[in-house]
Amino acid sequence: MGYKVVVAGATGNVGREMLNILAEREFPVDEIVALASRRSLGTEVSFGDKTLKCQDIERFEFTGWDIALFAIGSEPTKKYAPIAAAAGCVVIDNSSLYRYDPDIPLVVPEVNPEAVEQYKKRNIIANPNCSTAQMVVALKPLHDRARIKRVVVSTYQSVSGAGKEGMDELWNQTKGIYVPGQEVAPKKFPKQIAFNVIPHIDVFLDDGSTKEEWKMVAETKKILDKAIKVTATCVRVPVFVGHSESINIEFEDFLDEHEARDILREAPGVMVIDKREAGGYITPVECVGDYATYISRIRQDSTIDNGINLWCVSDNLRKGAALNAVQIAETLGNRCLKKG
Ligand code: 11C
Repeated sequence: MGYKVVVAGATGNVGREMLNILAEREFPVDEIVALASRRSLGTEVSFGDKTLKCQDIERFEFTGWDIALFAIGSEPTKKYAPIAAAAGCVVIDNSSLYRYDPDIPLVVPEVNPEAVEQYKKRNIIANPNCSTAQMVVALKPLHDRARIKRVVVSTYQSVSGAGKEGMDELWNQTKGIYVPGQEVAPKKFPKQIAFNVIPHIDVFLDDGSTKEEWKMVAETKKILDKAIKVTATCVRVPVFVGHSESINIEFEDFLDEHEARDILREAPGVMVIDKREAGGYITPVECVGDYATYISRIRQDSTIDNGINLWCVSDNLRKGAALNAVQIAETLGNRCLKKG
């Protein structure tokens, strides 16, 4: 006996990964349906060794379905999540729409699994931004040991965070650089992304930061501890999949780099690859398709009393989105929902 599961946005980067991960992890599914917008109606998507034909979300009747994983962006979510929730189907939403709503839990199961229990208020659970998810997985065990005061993070975010259009732009622009007359002008990104880096993700805010940077601040506080100060610089890099982060952490108490490494080795969802030699660290191409958040380059920051630097890499479509959503569904199933 399992659950009746909906995947909405099944043709996108994240929706496809949700289906893959539900199948890989053998999530207890009695029945599954893939939903998409009308323009993708009938598109076939894989669920393990099965093929599902996408149905129209507009006409879908959510009554009788247990869990809906949403990866359809904020605007459509505003329309369909309340419909699903009112029909008794618990929505696990990957958009940013509900993340900052105090009545809606924002959950990374390695960090705040107990928060899923608050789903009852609105029948909705929010999934965090990809750059936040991997960072809090790394911060949580260190915070438990030495209390984090402040985090300075710089991200190196792959183009898949901007969807398929972002991946296509990197691919076509890279090819176009070598073929005279086939140059591709920036469209999805504000400047050339091929052979370049862009210090701008999402819209600018009044204080000069970007929304992506603000999300890392607000979401870390909501998921991990509101007392933690975070300052972020988010940068797009010409990598297809896998977000990387350089993280500087200042603690209340002293934490030795060896102890930090040992703590991270034991931490759920974390894999430490940290040899101090050429190649003894992780890069994004190596994490694609994996579940873990990888940590390398763990070292003391000798410019402050209680500081550690580290390098953190994860598959943004997996831990940063689809995997975390499936883990939330698993947590919800284990703690709250009865199987059908
Ligand atoms: C990016 N992190 O890499 C973004 C994508 O709030 O869920 C995810 C945006 C979000 O562009």
